Amino acid sequence: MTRHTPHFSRQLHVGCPNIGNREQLLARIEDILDRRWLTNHGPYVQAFEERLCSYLGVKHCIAVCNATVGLEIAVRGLGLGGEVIVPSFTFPATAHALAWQGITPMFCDVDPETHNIDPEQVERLISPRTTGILGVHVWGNACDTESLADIAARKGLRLLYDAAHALGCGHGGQMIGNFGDAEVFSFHATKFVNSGEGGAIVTNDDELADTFRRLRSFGIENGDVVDVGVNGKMNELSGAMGLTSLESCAAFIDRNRSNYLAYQSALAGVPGLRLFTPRTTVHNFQYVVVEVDHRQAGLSRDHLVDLLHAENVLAKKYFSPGCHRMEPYQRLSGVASRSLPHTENLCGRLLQLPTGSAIDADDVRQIGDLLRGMTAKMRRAA
Ligand code: T4K
Repeated sequence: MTRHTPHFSRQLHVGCPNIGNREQLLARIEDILDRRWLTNHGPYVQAFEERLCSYLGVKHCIAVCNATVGLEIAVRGLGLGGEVIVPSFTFPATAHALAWQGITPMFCDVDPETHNIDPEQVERLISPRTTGILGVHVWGNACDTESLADIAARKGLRLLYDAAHALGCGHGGQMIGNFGDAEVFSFHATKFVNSGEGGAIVTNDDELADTFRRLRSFGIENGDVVDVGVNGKMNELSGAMGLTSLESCAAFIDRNRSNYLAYQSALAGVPGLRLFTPRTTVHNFQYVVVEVDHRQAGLSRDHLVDLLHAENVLAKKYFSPGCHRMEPYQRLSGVASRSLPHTENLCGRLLQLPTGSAIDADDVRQIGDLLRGMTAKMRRAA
């Protein structure tokens, strides 16, 4: 049997990290080592926080060790309990941040066009135990913040956003980071601006900011332990990396945008493949999301992903399955029987293709040719 030679000789990853100005980063790391100040609110973390505040136009930024811990701190700091309404169509970290605090995630369906939590479904899930809504700006597209704010105000609920995908994205003339009571960003390696591991909670509320800062640092305020806190601090190496990465943010977005436009042309007219469209021009374009219609394409999403992997195009299947189908949650009372048809549908049809600074327009053209060829072959065979 002859061995298959992948089309690409290198692996093309979704989430391959952007590096930014390597010399600047190395100089900063040298500086950190020279000064021997490695963590606990050092100057690079502070500079990163200030830079994020001015970029987002938000009052407070609390850098944390990752977005999952950031969500946990925000959930606790907002005083959430009982039940919180959250989409099932998200990375498990969103639901875990609630469950880890003893809160029941009430999984809500999404809008099939925006892939974001559906405010009408949110209203239906409100019970006397509901304390808040945790929305996710999936792929960087803003949730329906107006409707969610209206529901939260009418029902006296807290409103938190998981903005892990949404740095650099705008909505209604404001940057994401300014909505709800607080928002949480991720700077994980796979995010287009990254600090290796890292995250940030942002808010325009002074009191909440004090609470989040305290909870991030063992519950200590002015030297006294006044609360049960956690160690959620970002270290200086991550601070320097985040700061350096943020300085290249515009260049990263330019590359993502040009790759996205190249995908638009490369996939034009391929039956059964639909490229998800960012809803505003102020967007980071960091996820290239394709919806596969099995019937028209001639093959399923899973089959297509297997074929792409064989060519070293390491497409991902975010998010599959939905959280409500994951082991820790499907056993919760009422979850197994809850109908989330749009979530189920998206979980079975979406794939993500590589983008970022490791990918260029020629790679995209070749990926487009591969997809065109794969789908045409399967349709001919059908
Ligand atoms: N909320 C939402 C909506 C999220 O999407 C996430 C994280 C969070 C909250 C939590 O944020 P953090 O606590 O992580 O700050 C990856 C990331 O690990 C995860 O951060 C991210 N979302 C999620 C969407 O993607 P996996 O399980 O797919 O990771 P993995 O190891 O398969 O890597 C993904 C791809 O990236 C692979 O193709 C390999 C490539 N990669 C990865 C790393 C770490 C690289 O090329 N280089 C690298 O250094 O979750």
